[in-house]
Amino acid sequence: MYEQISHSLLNSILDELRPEIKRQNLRHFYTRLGANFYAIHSLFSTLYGDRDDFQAQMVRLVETMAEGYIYRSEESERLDMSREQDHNWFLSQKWVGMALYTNGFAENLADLANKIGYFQELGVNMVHIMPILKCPIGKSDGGYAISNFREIDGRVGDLNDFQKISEQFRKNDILLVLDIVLNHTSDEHEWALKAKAGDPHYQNYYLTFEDRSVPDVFEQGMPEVFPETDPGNFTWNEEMGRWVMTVFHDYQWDLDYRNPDVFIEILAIVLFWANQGVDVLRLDAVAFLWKKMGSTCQNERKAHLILQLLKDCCQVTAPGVLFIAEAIVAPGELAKYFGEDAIVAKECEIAYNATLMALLWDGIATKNTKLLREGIKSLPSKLDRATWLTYVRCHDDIGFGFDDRDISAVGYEPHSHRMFLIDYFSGKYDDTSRGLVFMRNEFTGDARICGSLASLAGLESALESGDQARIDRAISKILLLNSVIMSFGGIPLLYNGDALGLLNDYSYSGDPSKANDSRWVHRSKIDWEKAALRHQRGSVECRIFTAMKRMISIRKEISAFADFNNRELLHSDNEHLLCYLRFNPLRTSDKVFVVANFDDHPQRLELESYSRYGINPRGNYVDLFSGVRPSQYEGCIALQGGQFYWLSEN
Ligand code: OTU
Repeated sequence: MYEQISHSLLNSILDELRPEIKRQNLRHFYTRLGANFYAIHSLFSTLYGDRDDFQAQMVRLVETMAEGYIYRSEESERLDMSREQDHNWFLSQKWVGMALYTNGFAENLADLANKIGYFQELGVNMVHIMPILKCPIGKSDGGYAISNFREIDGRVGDLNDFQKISEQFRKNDILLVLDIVLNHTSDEHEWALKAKAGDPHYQNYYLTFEDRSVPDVFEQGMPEVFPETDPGNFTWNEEMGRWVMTVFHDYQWDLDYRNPDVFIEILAIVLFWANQGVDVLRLDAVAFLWKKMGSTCQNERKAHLILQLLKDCCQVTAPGVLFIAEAIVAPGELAKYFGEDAIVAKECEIAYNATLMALLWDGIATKNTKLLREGIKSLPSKLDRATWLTYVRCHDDIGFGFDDRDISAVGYEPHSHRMFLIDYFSGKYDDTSRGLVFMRNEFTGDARICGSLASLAGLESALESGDQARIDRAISKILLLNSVIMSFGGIPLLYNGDALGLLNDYSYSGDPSKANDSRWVHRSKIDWEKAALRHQRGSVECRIFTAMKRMISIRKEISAFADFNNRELLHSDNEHLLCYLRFNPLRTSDKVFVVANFDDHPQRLELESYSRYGINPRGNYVDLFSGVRPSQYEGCIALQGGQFYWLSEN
């Protein structure tokens, strides 16, 4: 399409809109629609242009956006406008996030309001409420198998409670993050029920096949996400007499985005939640959105087009709302979720930095930073107006998905190195880490690891041993990992009880609906009586919490920690140290030298070797985190095992 005819096309579509929509005052909506229409139309026609009903679908698409706008509250619109003006607002270092399960953190949504004090005490101002929508009991995948996208699970509350918490958050300057599970639905979702009953309209929402011929070809290219419990990517449905694509669990039916009805339904859901006061939407499993026979069915170009279209449409209706891409994929693929071929992010503004997360754990296991540094070097640079979620733990397992080339480059053999990591974190190597092996693949030997931050870092085993030195070491490691996600660039995302040193909880094994999914070991409920120990000097909880609180408040003061591609990784001769420089792009003299010692033993930082990066070897340094001036000896600074510094010269 020529850009010139975009205007007349837009007018022809506006002519066809339903009269109720036409009557509304849509001034801001139309300005934004005009600005985005060329892109929206191009994307929509690349995806669906060969259909006879293309024009009618296009009208429905615009109606869906317009309806979303009509229901947008004045307050949300005010925020939209102010965020449009200050469009880099989320790159600031002032944001610190936390992800939690409503019923693991509080009793329910209403009770979550009582926990706002905890967020404020710690300094958290972005809260990801893990999925709370209706799911069948026992077949929920922790909330990711949704049977109604507009209804809240009765056990945590209702829409009314949600509105209240969203208002409370807003009043307290806390951003609200919610999941949109757009790759699949529960097999008990109304669409799936209708499909099962034989309705061809809804059968076209999913990928269903009468025999194994097509599924067999698909299977050749597709890996398995849950090989132990849900091998294969298709499930036979007796009622329909057809095979259904089910990449995750057999009760999670993959949606078919070749069908524009699916796209429009999901867009309406996105806008519905945007209008409930959600600031950021976490788009689950985005890598899987487009299925192409013969491929792995991940990271397909059209998956990116779907996301770009979703972003463009949301931009018209609710421009203040951000997207997080949850794409746990190879490092080279990761940055594409900010927007392929773009300069400024135009898919998701935020993406999980799963590569950094896995690399950090490699540093813990090997006690050196060889792979960590190599991996950071090959991290693709991100676009403008885009940022990472930096995290150490989340509700899922840890996969060691680094690039094989990086592993080889630092002198390890990729397969055996990964096996070492699995042994290390499952405590087979030494008895430090208390992780559980997750989803071992019989054929490849590959596996992932579950466990809470504290248990993986050695706190559980240390407490059992009663050995004070081991306890100290585990606490140092917990803080070391957090010091990196706080200073690396991006929005740090803490998980549930991590600031309290929450250990593994093995009780899930007594619940048949959870027993075969060891991710539940780190989805435990916070015991608030125990959490009160954070105020008792000397307790483990207090040591971790106080340091985290301090780290957060100091991070917020350091402008060099905002995320503007202002990080330089420094080469260090000492393989145990991770060193990088963060600088304020507007005032380059304003810089922080971050050093983290991944070894258990003391190490020296030889300042002279960093002089080529502008570090003054004879400078006087202060550690911004502790406020202490580290003692220097002949141009060297000493670090204890597991210690980090945020050094500033003054
Ligand atoms: C996501 O997970 C969610 O975070 C998981 O909790 C869900 O089980 C899953 O989607 C299905 O909804 O899709 O792009 O344990 O790391 O499946 C990555 C495997 C995902 C998860 C992976 C991830």
